[in-house]
Amino acid sequence: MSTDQGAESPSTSDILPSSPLSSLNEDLEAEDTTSPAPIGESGHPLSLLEFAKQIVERNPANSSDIAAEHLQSKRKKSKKKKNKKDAVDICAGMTPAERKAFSFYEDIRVHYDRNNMEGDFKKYWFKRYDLFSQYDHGILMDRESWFSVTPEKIAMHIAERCRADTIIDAFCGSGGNAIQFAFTCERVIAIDIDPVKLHCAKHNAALYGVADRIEFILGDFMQLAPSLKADAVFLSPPWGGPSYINASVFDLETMIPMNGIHLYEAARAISPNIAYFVPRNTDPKQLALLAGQGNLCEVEQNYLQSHLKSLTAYYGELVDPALELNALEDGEETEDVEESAGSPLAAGSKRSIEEDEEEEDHKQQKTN
Ligand code: MGP
Ligand code: SAH
Repeated sequence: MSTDQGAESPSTSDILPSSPLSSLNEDLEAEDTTSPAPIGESGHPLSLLEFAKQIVERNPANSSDIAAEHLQSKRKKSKKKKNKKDAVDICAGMTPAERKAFSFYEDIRVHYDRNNMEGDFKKYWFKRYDLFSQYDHGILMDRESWFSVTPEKIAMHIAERCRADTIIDAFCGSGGNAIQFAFTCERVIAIDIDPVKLHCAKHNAALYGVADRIEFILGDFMQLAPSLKADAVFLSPPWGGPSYINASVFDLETMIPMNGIHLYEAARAISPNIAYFVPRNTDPKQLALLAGQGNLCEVEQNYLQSHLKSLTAYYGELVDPALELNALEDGEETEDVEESAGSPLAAGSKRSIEEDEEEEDHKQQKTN
């Protein structure tokens, strides 16, 4: 039996009823490019009106133009300020010692604000609400998590597809997927080899109000796998860092630090119902081959704001039943694919586009 709590994020008050939130207007301060207030003859700053009046008195010919220009630029800037979203610093009310205790776990930074994001890394700061909509409530992520967490809308979609009694999130990281599984599955077993990630994941799950639905295990999935039981397994292993994209085709077999084929086999021994989150440059044929003779594989493209982020391959009962029917009815096409793939696959080559009505910017293009 699956629970149906809906994938909607809880409201602010649901998440942190007594959190010491305080708005710092950090973004506004950093972006404030307004010129300094004009100084009058007395040496005191002038109000805008006084400044405009002085200009009129000194230079009646062009004064109105200058004053109007100044007023206009001032208005433009204040409008820009109003439109900008306030940044919130969860640590604002904390003492320096509390801030340190919150932001670090065993000397590793796990909470970032815009001042800690340097160089190329800064681009991730602007994506923070894509990763966790509740970022401002004190989400914890270590450096690796910033580039490997599954964006929340994609994680929600995958969780919707993977409704099960018990699901294993074999590489839970800071909890991007595990939190969303907790909304759609009865029980989540979240594993990670890194204690820093587990610390973040537990904290983040508590922020989303789902910590009690997740069992966190510190360990190596490959070693734990033979002793695990579940109805579905979700795999989102490390892909060897952001440089994965430099290969024209990402090869699961040479995936670092583990062989992606062996990983699939370890998961397959637990359950045939697998969702495999892989780089967008993975060859769909390699994913289809994993299904084995006579079995279907569905490869889905995960878009966020029209940008292809990743692929998710579904196996077993996680394959969309409509696609399964199509494949059965369309024997001729299946044969063609069997030949072209050079292997007895039941996976077809048809493509269909499915729009998620609730998430307009979250399109899935599927290959069955
Ligand atoms: P990306 O290509 O590094 O980022 O990862 P992006 O934002 O598409 O980069 P851009 O410069 O093209 O804009 C895309 C998505 O893949 C990320 O949002 C993560 O969800 C996921 N991802 C990236 N990496 C490096 C990993 C990884 O190592 N493991 C897992 N499981 N997911 C990853
Ligand atoms: N899906 C996660 C991100 C996963 S990134 C999210 O949305 O937050 C991959 C994770 O795999 C990293 O956190 C890394 O610590 C973990 N990992 C690496 N090797 C592992 C292993 N052998 N067993 C379990 N976890 C491992």
